[in-house]
Amino acid sequence: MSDFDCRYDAYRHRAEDALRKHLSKAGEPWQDDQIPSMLAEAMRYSLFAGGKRLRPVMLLAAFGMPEEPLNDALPFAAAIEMIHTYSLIHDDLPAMDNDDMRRGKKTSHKIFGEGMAILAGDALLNRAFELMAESSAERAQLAMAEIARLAGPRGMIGGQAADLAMENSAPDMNMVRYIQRHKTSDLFIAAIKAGSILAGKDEYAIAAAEQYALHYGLAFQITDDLLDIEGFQGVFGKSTGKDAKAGKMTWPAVAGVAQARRDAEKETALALEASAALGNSADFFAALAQMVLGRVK
Ligand code: GRG
Repeated sequence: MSDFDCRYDAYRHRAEDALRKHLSKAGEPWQDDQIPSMLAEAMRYSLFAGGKRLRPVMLLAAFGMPEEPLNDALPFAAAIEMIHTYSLIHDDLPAMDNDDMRRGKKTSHKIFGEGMAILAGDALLNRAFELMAESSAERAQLAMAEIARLAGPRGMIGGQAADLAMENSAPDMNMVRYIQRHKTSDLFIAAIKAGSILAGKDEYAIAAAEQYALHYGLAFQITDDLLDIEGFQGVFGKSTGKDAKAGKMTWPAVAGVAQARRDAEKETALALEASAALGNSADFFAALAQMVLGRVK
């Protein structure tokens, strides 16, 4: 295993332990008997469906080395994955992207019905903020405020609303940039900024982290759109070819496939450039950025 793989795995395990701890079965801190069992099952189904845990890994890597205690950052790592998972559950609903498959498994509403899927998403979002609000870490409130802003109407939800509103509209590169920045980059920015804030990093390091996540997110989403055109459903873990059918204003739809590939490379190069200022995590974030172009899922 490479140094990068070892470090990624260490963060991923820490994040998954935190998720289990904060969304655990009866007898542990968050008891199932306090919530309807179907709701608990639906929350856990999506949370443990095999995601890559990119956002909590980024948050932890921005905070410290895997062998450090990381205690102050762990509830935030769990919270950001809960927010991400809620967004995927809602994004898959018939009223939005209407997807049957996610992370290689049936989507929440296909298993639990639409009502319970909406509630599982809502519950994960609320649980995330409950967890962060309970933190006694220094600067916890600042980190939580950044996450709230970047996941909210001026951030991820704003991007998703524009994505929905712009279906079948005339191609517009500025609009695609707006949609992708907010829909996708903002939650990466939230993760890396929250980790940096909790670690007490200075404003220059926080600004570099933000630049990194912005360009990483754009490269990630352009690649995601290319996978929707060229990927294989069995590997990608969700249906392909849906963006064109829905008239989505994606990067390749507006710029063309060849230009979109070049733009993904350009955004990756910009993320790599920003990673140089990320201290002892520079190599880790550089390797993470280099993996985007090779994404198959
Ligand atoms: C508030 C009703 C309501 C809905 C919110 C904001 C939102 C819906 C959805 C977010 C938009 C979205 C799905 C953006 C796409 C980002 C993206 C490519 C996600 C996939 O991330 P990965 O590959 O997934 O990290 P895994 O499964 O590995 O965690």
